[in-house]
Amino acid sequence: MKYLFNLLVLLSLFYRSHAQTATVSPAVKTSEAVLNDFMDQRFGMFIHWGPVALRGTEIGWSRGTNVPMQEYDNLYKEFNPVLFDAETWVKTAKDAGMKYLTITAKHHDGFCLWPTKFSDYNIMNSPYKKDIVGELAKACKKYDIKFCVYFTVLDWHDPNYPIHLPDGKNPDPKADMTKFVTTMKNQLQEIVTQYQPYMLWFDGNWESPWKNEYGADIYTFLKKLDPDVIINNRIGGGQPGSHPKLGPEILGDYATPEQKIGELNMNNPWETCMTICQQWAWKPNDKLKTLKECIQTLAKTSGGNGNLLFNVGPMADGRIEQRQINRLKEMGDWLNNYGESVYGTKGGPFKPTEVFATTRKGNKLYVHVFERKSADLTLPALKGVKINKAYLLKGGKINHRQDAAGSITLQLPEQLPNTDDSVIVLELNTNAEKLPVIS
Ligand code: FHN
Repeated sequence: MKYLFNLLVLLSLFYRSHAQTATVSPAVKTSEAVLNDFMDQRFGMFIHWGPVALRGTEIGWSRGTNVPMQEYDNLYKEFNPVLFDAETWVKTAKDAGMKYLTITAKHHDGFCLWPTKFSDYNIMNSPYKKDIVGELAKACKKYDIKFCVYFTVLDWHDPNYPIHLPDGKNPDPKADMTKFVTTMKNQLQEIVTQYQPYMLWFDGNWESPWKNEYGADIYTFLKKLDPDVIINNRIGGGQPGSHPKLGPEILGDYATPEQKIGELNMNNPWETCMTICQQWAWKPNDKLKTLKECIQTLAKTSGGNGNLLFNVGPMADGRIEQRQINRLKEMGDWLNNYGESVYGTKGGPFKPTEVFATTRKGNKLYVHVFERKSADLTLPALKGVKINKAYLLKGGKINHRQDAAGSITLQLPEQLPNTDDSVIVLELNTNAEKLPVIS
């Protein structure tokens, strides 16, 4: 019996020591208030940019594939984005109705857009010689846009990181992960102390050298620098591709489904990241999403209780393509009319469909109508809930009826005021935010 007891004690000690290294103390985790503020923003700009814009190929992934490694790693010597103007980028985000901006300060190719002391492979050693990250941080502050930073975990350029090519094979025995993590911490300390980012967007956590323990260490380290900095769910050891999950086994404050709209979730915060074109970095003649796709993606994301981080890839001269600026301005025009049905709302209670999505705030239920399939739009039943008023957000009464089971039918006008997303307001006799999700 004594032997069994000792074994159990040893096992629990082992488990506790192991578990502590792979998780973070709840005391340091980002507060609910800060995360609620983040989710109220609903819409941000993602920017993938670096010397690779000179080739119009994908950032990081084209190194040693479409672009020979040697050539790729020397592009910075030609990189001189003389038309870069941080305030122009930030005003483009603001005019789009975006509330935060996330820049790839360092992507998988290891090039740093700020004057880091811990790598010579940075913007100050290009012909441009200006602190891109610092300029954007300053412009965001001036225009009341929350400044955020993308920081890659893997770094195919750093000799201390074991993998040097996108194929993820043949780890380099000369690499030194201890030195690599030290450099990462030093650079993150530079970023947090010099630029005070609202959120850190980690990425590239799926390769074998990166362990959950490193992620837990970095998360805790960052929280000592800024207890309120928000950290996404790509800092722990992870899987490639979409990252829709959160949970005790996955480090981070919110989930990050990629290139797809996340599932309706009222419990765990999430943010879809998506390209306005097809490539993350700038690509000549890339396919641009239609305004309908853009607006309905935002509405369905909000309807799912998530945020949308929408990506542009600026050109090598420092400008964002005019057609991308125009598309974003069209989204901003829509938000100028319908923003109250997006910002500061909760998603649900109905799962978004191809025809409608719903958001809610106080006693108002916003019905985003994407197309008029027929004269009547039927919503699932809201038991014990009465609609006091129904009208188009931009004006105009909406006739409606409810059956005994609470099922709602809205009579749509012949012409919807907006062909991409017309919003109908239902004023309820109860707090719409308290309604359970109707799956
Ligand atoms: O490999 C990156 C990719 O280049 C891009 O940065 C996206 C953005 O979320 N994340 C990774 C792919 O999942």
